Amino acid sequence: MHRTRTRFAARVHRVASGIERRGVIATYELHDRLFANRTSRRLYAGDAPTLDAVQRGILDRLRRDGYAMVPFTELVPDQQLWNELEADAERFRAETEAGLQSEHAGGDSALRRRPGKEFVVRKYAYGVQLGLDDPWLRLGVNPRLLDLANAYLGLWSKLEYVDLWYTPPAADEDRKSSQRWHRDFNDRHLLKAFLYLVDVGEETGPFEYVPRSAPGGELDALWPWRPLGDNYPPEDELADRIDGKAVTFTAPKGTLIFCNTSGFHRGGFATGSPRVLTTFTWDSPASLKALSERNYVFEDGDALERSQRFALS
Ligand SMILES: O=C(O)CCC(=O)C(=O)O
Repeated sequence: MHRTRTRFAARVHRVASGIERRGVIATYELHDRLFANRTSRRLYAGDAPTLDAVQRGILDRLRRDGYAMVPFTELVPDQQLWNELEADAERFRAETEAGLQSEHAGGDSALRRRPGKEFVVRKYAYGVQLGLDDPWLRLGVNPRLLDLANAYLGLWSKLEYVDLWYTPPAADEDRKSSQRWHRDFNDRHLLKAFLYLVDVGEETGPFEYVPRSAPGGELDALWPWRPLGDNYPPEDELADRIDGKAVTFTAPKGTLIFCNTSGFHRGGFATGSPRVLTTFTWDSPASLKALSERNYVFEDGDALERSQRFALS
């Protein structure tokens, strides 16, 4: 009896999951083609930002290769802002290291981690309330970055995710989750930024990317991006197929990497020294309708441009 009920329950679960999957995919495609994204494309077209030469250079490289790297202060030439960010990053690093020491000594800590990706310690993780007093949230809607994200995506984007990550070295372990080659599930209209807050060498777990593997690129047919698709192909098969074409981003502190991570990427496999970075995700409204979830709740604030308010709402 128990066995029969269990099998029946498993079948119901399978059918229900199949229906749910199809519902999620249909919702995403409808919002991409017809509803939410059409509105945000129209909003963008009606008020397209003017980009300067630095932003245009980044945009060209993003469109060609799916990534672009630039010193932060070249894109945002504001030394006072950089000093403020650096000081906050330093506080996060010191608090994280104190927490890790306490854990190693068998004590408690308030460190935030996410199930399935425990090797990263996060400043915010999920469910945090953020306002414009937060320098990282402000940076995520700073027009130097947001206008670029919107121009690349061709729509008014949503700032889906903002966080600081501390990745301690994990010698003698195998690569796990995002340390392995994958495409991000969030959206086909996707832009991430990684701002290195320490020097990143081979042993700091550099970010790696396969150029032109995002949708529309010449390698997009390689285990192609699909909503709710299977995003993690076997590592060695992928390595064979890309045949040494991946780029490894070893770079000094203060380097900003933009990347369309619906293309293949991996990183954070630190073996010698901890990696500290800030990461932002901008994607389309369709993503938030069906595939992804914001990691923060925005406490409303005044003095925002329309596209900034849109990104946070
Ligand atoms: O930690 C890294 O370098 C990779 C991160 C990643 O895979 C992602 O943000 O999607």
